[in-house]
Amino acid sequence: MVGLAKQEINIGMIGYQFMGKAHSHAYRDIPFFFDSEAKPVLKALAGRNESKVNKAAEKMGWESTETDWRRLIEREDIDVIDIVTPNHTHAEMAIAAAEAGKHIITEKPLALTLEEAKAMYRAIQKNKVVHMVCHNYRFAPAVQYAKRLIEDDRLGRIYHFRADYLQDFIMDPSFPLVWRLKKEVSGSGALGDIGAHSIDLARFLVGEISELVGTMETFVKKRPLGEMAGGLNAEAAKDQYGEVTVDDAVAFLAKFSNGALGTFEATRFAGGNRNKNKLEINGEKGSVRWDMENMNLLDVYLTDDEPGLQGFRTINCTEEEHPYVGVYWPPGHIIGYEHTFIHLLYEFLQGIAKESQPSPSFLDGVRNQAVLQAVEQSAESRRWVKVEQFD
Ligand code: SOE
Repeated sequence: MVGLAKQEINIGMIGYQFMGKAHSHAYRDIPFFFDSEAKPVLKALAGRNESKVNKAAEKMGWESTETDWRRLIEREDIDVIDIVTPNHTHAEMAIAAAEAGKHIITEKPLALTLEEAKAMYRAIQKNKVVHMVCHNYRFAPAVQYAKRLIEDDRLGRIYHFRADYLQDFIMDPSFPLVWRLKKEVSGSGALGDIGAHSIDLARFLVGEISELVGTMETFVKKRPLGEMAGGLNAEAAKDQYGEVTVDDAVAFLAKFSNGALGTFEATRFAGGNRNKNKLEINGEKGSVRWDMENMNLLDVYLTDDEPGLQGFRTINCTEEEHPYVGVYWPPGHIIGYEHTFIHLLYEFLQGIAKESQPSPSFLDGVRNQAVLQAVEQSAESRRWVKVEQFD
């Protein structure tokens, strides 16, 4: 007898650029590698420009297209709304989707502001739908294994969390004023776009942040107008300029509720670092280090190693003991950035099929947004700021 019929889950995705590509690829790969309870169907892709969205749908394998995202919300043949459009669209779309009883996944950060994030959370609480925010990096097998080491008390009491997320794609002053550089569209700059990832990793691995002090800087204050052109590339208009209204770089110190100390840096002006999302955790019994640009590797130091053998060892997290990675290839056959989206969306679909709520959820998104807001308040007031906590 052929296997049990899988539960088909019909996806409606709003947007189709960089993250649209990552999510579409992930949906198509999930049934290929995972024995999941659910079979994602790429039902409909929504985008304002009819010819562009039709071209994207054709290339990525979507069954139909809409030029108004509200049609996805209305369609009875859509179970999930996947939001991969810029940050200022997340709240309106997610609230409408929740009120229509659709399950929701949205790209990070959850919203433009903490107020919007809270409204989104209230909407999903009222409408009992499954919800996630796409902090994909916690799904790297090496990060999942670091979490397991911490949960198994292999590092003991945690003293330090240290994260720096370093990029350099906008260092050229001729890089145009794209949506990520406009406060009314993005909410913040490096802070919310990449600092939010470090905050999620801190919350996932160490715990909640209780207070912080931070500073922010915008190095290039005016840029030529222009738009994104796939990935992190962009096309600049000629001799029309606009003001950059977000941070190019941010740094903050943090205290965790469990007594650990945190240091965070996020910048788009660290020349030579393309997507260097790094962390280090130091505990009483050991330390771990991880660098997204070498995402399969986890450096581990354990104080109970015998004298003479003490030091960081580098583990290639592609063994069967390491989370997720065994569904792909034999040990040593490494995986990449796109696999973090496969793992996250697999958990999302499993949550829907099993009627359970996976993480990171909208509550994680709200808690993340509270840290983002506190950093901005601290940079403004030049004082320590307590982070609003949520049950
Ligand atoms: C640009 O900074 C960006 O694409 C972020 O928006 C993503 O969240 C990050 O994963 C890679 O860099």
